Amino acid sequence: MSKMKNIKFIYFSTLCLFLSQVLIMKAQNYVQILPTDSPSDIIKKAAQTTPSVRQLRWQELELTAFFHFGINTYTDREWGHGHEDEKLFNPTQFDADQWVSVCKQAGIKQVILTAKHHDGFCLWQSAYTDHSVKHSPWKDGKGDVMKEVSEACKKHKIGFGVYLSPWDRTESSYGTDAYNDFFINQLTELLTKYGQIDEVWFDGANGEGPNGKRQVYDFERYYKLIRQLQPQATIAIMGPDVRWVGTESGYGRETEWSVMPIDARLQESIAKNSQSDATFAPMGDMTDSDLASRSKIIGAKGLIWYPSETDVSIRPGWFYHEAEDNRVKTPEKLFDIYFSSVGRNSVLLLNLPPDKRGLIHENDVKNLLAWRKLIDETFKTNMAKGAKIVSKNGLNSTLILDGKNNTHFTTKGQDTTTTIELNLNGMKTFDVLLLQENIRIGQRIESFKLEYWDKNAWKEVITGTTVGYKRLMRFDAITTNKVRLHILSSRLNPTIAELGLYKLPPSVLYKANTLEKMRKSPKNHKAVGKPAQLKTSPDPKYNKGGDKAWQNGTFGSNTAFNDGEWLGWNGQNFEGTIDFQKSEPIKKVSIDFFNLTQSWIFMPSEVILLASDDGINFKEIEKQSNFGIAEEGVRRVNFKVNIQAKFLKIVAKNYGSIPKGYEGFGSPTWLFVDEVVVE
Ligand code: FUL
Repeated sequence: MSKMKNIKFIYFSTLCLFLSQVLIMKAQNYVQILPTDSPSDIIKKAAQTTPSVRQLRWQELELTAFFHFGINTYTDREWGHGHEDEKLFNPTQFDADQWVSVCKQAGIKQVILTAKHHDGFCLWQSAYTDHSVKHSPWKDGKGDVMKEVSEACKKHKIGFGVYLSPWDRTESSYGTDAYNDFFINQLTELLTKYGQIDEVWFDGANGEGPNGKRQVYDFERYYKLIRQLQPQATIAIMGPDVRWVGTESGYGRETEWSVMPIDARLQESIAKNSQSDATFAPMGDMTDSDLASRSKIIGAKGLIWYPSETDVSIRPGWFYHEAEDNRVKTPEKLFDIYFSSVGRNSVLLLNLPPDKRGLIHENDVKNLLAWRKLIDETFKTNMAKGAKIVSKNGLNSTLILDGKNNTHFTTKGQDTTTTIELNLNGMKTFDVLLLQENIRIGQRIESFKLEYWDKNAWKEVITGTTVGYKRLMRFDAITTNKVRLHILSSRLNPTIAELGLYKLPPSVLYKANTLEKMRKSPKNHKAVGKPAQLKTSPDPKYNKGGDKAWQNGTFGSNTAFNDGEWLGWNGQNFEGTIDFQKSEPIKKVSIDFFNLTQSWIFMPSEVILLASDDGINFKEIEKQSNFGIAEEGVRRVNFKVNIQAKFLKIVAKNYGSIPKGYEGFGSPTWLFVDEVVVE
């Protein structure tokens, strides 16, 4: 090589190295906050934190499924004790192809199999335990569920993930260092024998092992192994790539950020993390109503792209129980969940538990496919298509309708607010808004508003907070020829990758029900501002609105019990007293409860209204009971009275303990209250 060529070559390779470094730096999904960073620097950093390649792939799946299958399917349990008789595992018509093809038809892009649940029973031929299919009569002990499901996924070209429970109630080394080696061995089997693995799901449930000991898991070691053997796999829940949304109800937060704060404990991990994306997991209480608003990230030591996954079962339990054959979620309920998961910047992980035969039950298949039809019908035609778009400070406006989520509209200069006006192609009727940000450059939008042109004035359709990968909102149908979207606040120049206006099919027509409307515009209510007292403070986790939130005039969300406004008691009663300070005529008292048995939240067994003139001697006015626990969501209990009183007391008795047939059987139930209205 001549000298000149040599210099050119060195220059070229240095440039390549530099560029690849820049690319790696750009791809980094976490960032350190420096002591010199001002609050506005931090907000900017948050707006520029972006997903890793594997996180982006995962987010775009939108719909994924869980298969909870194992020894529990045959013992009719949710959490097995371990050491079950392996002979019980005996599917008679096992057909992994049926599981996967049903998912494929439903538009599900990836499935996750419970290779081992807490009971320790393995669905594959593990060399490290006897508690597995190997000792079952199924296929003479030669069967391998992992193998059959992974092959079906390859055949149908959908992703395949594995759930391996860290908690193991059979393995004798559990609770000692040796268990980490055992776990690594099992993980290695799963990651080397079944081709590509796209997601590894580590459950947070960690109970005692057979020897009464709790295990200290060497998660960092597990992560390293996964990155080495299956680098494309996302590691979920107790992992660095995907976060639990915080509930198993299917209803994510209305405000859902994908960029989370990293606290002081992880500073060291950030510093020693040499890879472009994190191999440490930001642990913490994922059930909090606010994980990453401005006030939460300003005090952080670092930031990480850590998006939410919404796991929910199509049935009350995670495993198949014959008794639940008629309690499969309806297509309409699943449709609602779709809007509250995928439509709230999350990925849906819908559990479809195969039955004793080894098939997804007919009832589940029927509802699943009917749900798919509802989604297809809804998103068939974008009414915004062909619209003329105008935005004074906007760039690339037309890209919001190009059908691609990797191209986007944004604003000029430093503008963090904007208005996009769409002149529709004639009069259109719609009741769904779809928005997407281009998350490849970050999540930024903090609040937005949609308006429509009503003959001679602009009127509000709906307001929202975060958008993220996808936001879906429903409202009473509107007919108009013009809409405009205001971005009211954003962490940096907002982006809109896609905008859609759709019409719901008649069977799922959105009608804000009266209770929902009332809860949005509370009546002027007498009790607010008057001294109120609670006998027992709520659980600190569900007490963000403070002890007075049960009568502060603000109604908690209709879909999210963890919105901060709802107050929750575990195993305890609600007893609230209002002091009007003078005798008041009272005609009506109402109190709202949240009923969501899957999240262990139950209606009270009894609600009692009492009145007093001295605050000491209370007289019972009325008592109500037998509310039923089947109907989910917000439930209102009304008392129509005609009394005069200085003090009112409301007692709601906790349901008690979770009844048989419900997840968490025997545990104390939660009671959720918000809000008491006196008229
Ligand atoms: C929980 C487990 O305890 C349940 O059994 C189920 O596997 C669910 C997905 O995660 O933590």
